Amino acid sequence: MKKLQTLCVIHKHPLVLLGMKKRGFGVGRWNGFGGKVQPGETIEDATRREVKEESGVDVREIEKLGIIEFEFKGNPEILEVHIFRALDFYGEPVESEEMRPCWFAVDEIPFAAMWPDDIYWFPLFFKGKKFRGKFLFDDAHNILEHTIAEVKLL
Ligand code: 6OG
Repeated sequence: MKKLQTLCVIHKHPLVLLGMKKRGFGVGRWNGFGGKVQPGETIEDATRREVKEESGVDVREIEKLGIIEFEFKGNPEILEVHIFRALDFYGEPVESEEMRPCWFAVDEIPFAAMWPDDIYWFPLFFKGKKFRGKFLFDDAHNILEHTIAEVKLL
């Protein structure tokens, strides 16, 4: 079974806006903003809605740069995460119940406190390259297998 999720990183060079996840899946890690796509909603609308809910800012133009499938060993569910870049935003980031936003320099991304896959695709993301990948994790969130490749079209 596949579950669609969104993930949006706001990149205002030389800074990126990340959020510290305060509860639920991925708690204690910095990540972009995103979540589940609701029935009847486009992936792009879900991306904008989740950014607004979690960080307080509005993003209008967003560009899809990646699609990654995440699987956890022994769990039949596959998370298909659509990754977007926003180069601009409106409003001021505010802390929500789910996320605490913070700006990071692109050369000071806190990879040690992020999902372990991020270090594989952020370099492509920063170059504006499109990519596809798959990661298999164990229960302790270690990567068991992975593929990541630049693609022309998503
Ligand atoms: P909620 O389930 O809280 O949204 N997400 C991941 N992000 C990265 N970098 N690595 C992963 O590896 C991820 N799995 C999920 C998608 C979860 C948010 O976390 C992202 C969503 O933005 C396993 O609604």
